[in-house]
Amino acid sequence: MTQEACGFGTKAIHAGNEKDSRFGALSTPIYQTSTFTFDSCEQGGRRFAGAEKGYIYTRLGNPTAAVLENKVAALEGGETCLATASGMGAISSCLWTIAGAGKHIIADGTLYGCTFALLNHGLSRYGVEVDFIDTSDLDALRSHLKENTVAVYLETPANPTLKITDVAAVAELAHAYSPAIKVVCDNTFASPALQNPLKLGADVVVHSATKYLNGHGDVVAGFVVGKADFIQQVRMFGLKDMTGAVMDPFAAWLLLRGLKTLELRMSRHCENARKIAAFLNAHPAVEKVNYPGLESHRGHDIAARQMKDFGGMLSFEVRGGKEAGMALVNGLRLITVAVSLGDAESLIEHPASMTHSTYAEDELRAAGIAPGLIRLSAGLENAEDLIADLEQAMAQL
Ligand code: LCS
Repeated sequence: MTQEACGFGTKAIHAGNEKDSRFGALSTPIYQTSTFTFDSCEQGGRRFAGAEKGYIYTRLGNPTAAVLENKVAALEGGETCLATASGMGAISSCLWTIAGAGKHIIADGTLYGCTFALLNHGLSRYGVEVDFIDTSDLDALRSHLKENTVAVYLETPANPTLKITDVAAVAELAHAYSPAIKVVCDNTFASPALQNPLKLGADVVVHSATKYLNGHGDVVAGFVVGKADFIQQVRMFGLKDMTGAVMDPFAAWLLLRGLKTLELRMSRHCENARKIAAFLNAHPAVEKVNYPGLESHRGHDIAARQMKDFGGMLSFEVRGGKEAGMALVNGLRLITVAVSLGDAESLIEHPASMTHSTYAEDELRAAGIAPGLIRLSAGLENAEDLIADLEQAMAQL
């Protein structure tokens, strides 16, 4: 049986692994080294010139990270993957490679706060023009494409509103305008277990591997996945020269360990989020629930088509706005108040003052992020306990 034909869970465990020819270690060895020795000056020269295969320096590549990169490429259905020091390292290495002064990026207005900051306050300082639109509105996308457009950037489901964008429709429209435009999709919220944007027509997938891919709240990491020639440019320019955001070999090893259970974990995250969303949706103190699995969600049909399941993230507003929302969060005993997501522990936060505090008030409004919105990452606990915790905090309101 070829590995291509194997299921996701099998690939997450086996794809990319290399037999340890020295000792037969089952677990991938951690090559905790900054540099690699050459037999001679000439050999070093050949490695730098690309005339001989082999490692040079960990910022350019590392054997532990390479196993992980091959595994993640297989899970996303991409040709190649580049491991990075963080999700922001992945996004910035990718965008520095694509964009330059005079180039134009169309980005969705609803993004993780630091991605929004990179585009809105960072790249724009260096002459990159950025338009923020709603990428789920294809007419808006059509009217913003122009000659110098080099990328369309989006998250689906988006952080923190869970807005869904039709990746295939966006890719078709952008590529019909110009095949050179890179459609970049942040797949952090779905993870490759639920959605493969490259198979839907996107050119590049970026990840904060800090979240579901690692899954244990103990690593900050990222990935860029796509065509081999593009990823090589990101490796040798975006990462090597521009950001230096290289993944540490130990982080790579922790990710290899975390990925083994990704499929199992995602099914529990989805089950818990589905139960919590149904509970919140029926609760009189709750005004609105954003969860793509609810039929009332605007993107439900598209999510049902492009995702295998609806994910472990949801957000909601309680009656009484921001004050009531914060009181609810403060009244929880089991669900932990923290940013980040995708961990075993359920985590809850207030986007407007935390993950999305890089947005000005009018930008929050334009992105559909209500002042009282609360974001919940459903963990791996028993759903009944999470619901009981929410229930007791609601009762205190
Ligand atoms: N993309 C998305 C969708 C994210 O949610 C995050 C981080 C990043 C990229 C950046 O990844 P990092 O550099 O942190 O690995 N999101 C966070 C959040 O919602 N809470 O804390 C971090």
